[in-house]
Amino acid sequence: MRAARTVFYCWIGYFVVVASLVEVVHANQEEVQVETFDGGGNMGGWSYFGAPGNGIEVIEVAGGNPGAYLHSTCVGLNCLDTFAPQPRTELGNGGVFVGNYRARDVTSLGIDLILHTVDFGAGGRPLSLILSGGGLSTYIVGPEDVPEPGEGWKSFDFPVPSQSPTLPTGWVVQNGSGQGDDADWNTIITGVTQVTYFYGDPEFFFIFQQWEPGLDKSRITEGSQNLADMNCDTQVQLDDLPRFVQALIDPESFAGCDINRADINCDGVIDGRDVGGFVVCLLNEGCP
Ligand SMILES: [Ca+2]
Ligand SMILES: [Ca+2]
Ligand SMILES: [Ca+2]
Repeated sequence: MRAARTVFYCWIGYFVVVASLVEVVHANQEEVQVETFDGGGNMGGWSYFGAPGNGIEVIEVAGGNPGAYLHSTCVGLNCLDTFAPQPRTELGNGGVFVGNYRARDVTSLGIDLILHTVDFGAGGRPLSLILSGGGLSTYIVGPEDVPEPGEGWKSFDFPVPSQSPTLPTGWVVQNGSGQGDDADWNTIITGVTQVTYFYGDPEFFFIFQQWEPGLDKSRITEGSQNLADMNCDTQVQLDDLPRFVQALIDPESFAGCDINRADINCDGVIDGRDVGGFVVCLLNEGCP
């Protein structure tokens, strides 16, 4: 232990000298990526049909929350005809909305919704979130109902506890492997292939109706609780130091799990300005 401590403080001394500055760590920053639909973009391939470009859905330049938004139109008989609208990412084209949520430290997903018209009503339908991956899926029923016609835009945000090693409270495995809920949760959360919002509880039965909904500001938030954990064992300890050093001085040969965890001050660059923050994280056994 003494030898380890000596090595530790030698490294620290070295970096304090090299960096010659110790910046205040602001590790609690979050990064939010949002598809606003402004400019006609559709990152993630969002659609009520599973694939955009079907002719029924259009990106309107105005009327969103704010600006542009994705509108599933109702011209003639060409409405969305379903028991429950399911805006979702396009399989194979999910962009920033899919991937290894645990490694990226995803903390939440959100979306804004509006309902222009529906045949019989949309009352009593909570919005649910479904995550799929590895042929499995898990969902959580949210606390807020989907918007009804005339209600305007409604915002929804779902916490996603990507660091949880067990199926979190409130989540249900819908299509399981038979290996157990916790195993299925881990499979899905480390390899999300599709994000789906569901108008209602996915286990309920609903009749078919014609819908004219819209969505805007689909978003995914990544936290920073994995910062400094360079070997991805969920702890910030002395054994993270060698990989941090490698990320700093020899990024080409970085052998850890995620080099971005060395960007302690979250400015997009791994350099001497991250050293002070890393030291704080190490002494604190986690970034404050
Ligand atoms: Ca918008
Ligand atoms: Ca670690
Ligand atoms: Ca940095």
